[in-house]
Amino acid sequence: MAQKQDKDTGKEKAPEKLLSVCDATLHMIGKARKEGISTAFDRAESMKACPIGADGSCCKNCAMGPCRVPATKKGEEPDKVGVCGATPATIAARNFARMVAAGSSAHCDHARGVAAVFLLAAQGKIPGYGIKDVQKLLQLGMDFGLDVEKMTLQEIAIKVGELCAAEFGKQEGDLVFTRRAPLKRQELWRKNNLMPRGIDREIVDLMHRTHMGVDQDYQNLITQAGRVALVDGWGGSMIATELQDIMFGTPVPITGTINLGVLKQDEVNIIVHGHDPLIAEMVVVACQDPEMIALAKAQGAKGINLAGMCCTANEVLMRHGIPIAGNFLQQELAIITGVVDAMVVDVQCEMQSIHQVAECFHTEIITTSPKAKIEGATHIEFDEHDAINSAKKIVTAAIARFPKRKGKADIPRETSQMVVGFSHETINYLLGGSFRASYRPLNDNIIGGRIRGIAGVVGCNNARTVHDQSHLVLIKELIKNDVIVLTTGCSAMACGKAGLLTPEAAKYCGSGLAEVCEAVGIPPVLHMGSCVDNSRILIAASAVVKEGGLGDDISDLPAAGCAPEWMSEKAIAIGHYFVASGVYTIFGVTFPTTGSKVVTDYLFQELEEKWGGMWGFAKDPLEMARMMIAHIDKKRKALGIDKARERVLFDMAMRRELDAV
Ligand code: NFS
Repeated sequence: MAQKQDKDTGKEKAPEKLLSVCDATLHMIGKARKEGISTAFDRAESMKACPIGADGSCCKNCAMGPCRVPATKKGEEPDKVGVCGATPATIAARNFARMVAAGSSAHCDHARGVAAVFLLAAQGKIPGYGIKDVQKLLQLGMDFGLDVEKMTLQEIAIKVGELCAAEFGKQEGDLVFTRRAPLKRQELWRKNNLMPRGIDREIVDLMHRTHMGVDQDYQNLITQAGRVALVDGWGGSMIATELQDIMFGTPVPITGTINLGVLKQDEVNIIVHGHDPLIAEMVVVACQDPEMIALAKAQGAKGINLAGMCCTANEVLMRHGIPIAGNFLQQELAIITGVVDAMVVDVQCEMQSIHQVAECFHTEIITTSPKAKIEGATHIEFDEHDAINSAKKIVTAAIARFPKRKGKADIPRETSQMVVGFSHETINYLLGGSFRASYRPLNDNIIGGRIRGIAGVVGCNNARTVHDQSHLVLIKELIKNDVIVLTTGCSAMACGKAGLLTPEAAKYCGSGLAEVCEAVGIPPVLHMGSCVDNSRILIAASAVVKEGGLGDDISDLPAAGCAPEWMSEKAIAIGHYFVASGVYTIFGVTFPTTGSKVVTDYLFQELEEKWGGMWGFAKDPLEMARMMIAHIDKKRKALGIDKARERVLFDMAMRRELDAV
């Protein structure tokens, strides 16, 4: 019998259809409820978020607190201060800054691991990993100022590995990849104390400042948070993306399948979940090993079916076409199908509850990173020196679970097809052609008005808002208004499930964007990868500026960003590096500084004057779209290209009139 009441609050549970717009998800929530299995969807209902914490008005940075300084009247700056005298502005800014530090640390530590493996691979010390994209290796060598013509490939790779690793502990000098930004942006960073130095240095600096009794100037705190965010976007995330591309291949367009329907009843199902492709890449190889396949068959399975979850999924989808089982809020649901034999997790966005859910089934949760263990789960530590054998151990454990399946399997039927793998290099090539890769056609289409602007829509799912809905409503509204969308992370997966990552999605577009998509043969929503691959968007934006005709800084572009269903600290770090790179960036759900009007006004209004980019917040996806489009139009006007678009629209109206005659 389905439990209709919440066991903690006694209140009636919300009808399933209000929780997600994804049918496979609704189906599985129904099953979970029928079987009394707790999921994030129900827990979010039974435990309301703390409004004081959500607004950034709670300081727990010392043992005189926690001090709570909420506003007494809505929209006014609270008049309370903490025991030490910390103002609501200092408290909100400090909390926000620490979120940026934590989020950046996650991306940067991921990158540190990638750099370490890259260096070992370059030194020939670890079998299984190698160099796939020589062109990109040479590019990085040049970025680091190496005389690549006089060096062997191995020498370049070793030096690049060492120099990337050195970016973390660097004490002096700017982060090297900041030179990829437009010159005007670099000058602005220098002028505003934003130019990032070593990765670890900036993060430690911020943790120091936010300790009790140190930096108590909210603007100064937001600036250092900006510098930390930039070590993420133009440092850690960019290093991770670039080195992963060199080792595993830069993505090119490839078709893929998504949603829980990719799981198979008669095969061993393994899900790789998390963010780090170092492990998943090897699991991909192990699953294709004839010895492993034979082992699976010996257990009565037809084969081994590997699928991905969260950003690890994006990584292996883009490079190998491995199907995706789902995005963040589907991780528990995948297990509830009853056919997942092992869920292999690396780092980040892994709910602890997957272990609790797995206990109701035969599923083995396998942790692989010494940094991310789950109590009660099986830990098979991944050893990069013997990567393929580590991966085989994992696959063998999964196969051993296959005969232990219990209960009736219930796999939702839903799957969708998609085209993914739009790295910056690919977009460049697709638009410009093989002889003259270039962003020129994109710039010309923006200048000419067929494309109104560019939007980056990225980020998570959040159990406090309808799963996938805001992503889809927002993105459909943007493309309807001729705004081309670049997407990553769980947002990209929401799009994939809804069929927006296919050229046929041109049917949702305004006439200008539809025309461009049809001419080039691309979807109106371009899947650029995982969350660390948001660095690809920074590179693409810089390339558009360099191509000419759209101003001389990222902040001049008719562009905006959004994470409508964000939940992680990583998302805040990403948002802040886009803002510090000159992009107007809107977040949904809640905003973590709204307890202080002073800080919120600073982030939402005053920053634009200083940084060229600023934050925004809206709950309603149509309102988000309106804000983004208004910003895009403001930038078009400043560039003097607003008239071109009016002409395009006029032409269309005229054409329609002619058609009617
Ligand atoms: Ni990004 Fe990817 Fe998804 Fe959010 Fe988590 S998986 S790194 S943080 S939830 S998009």
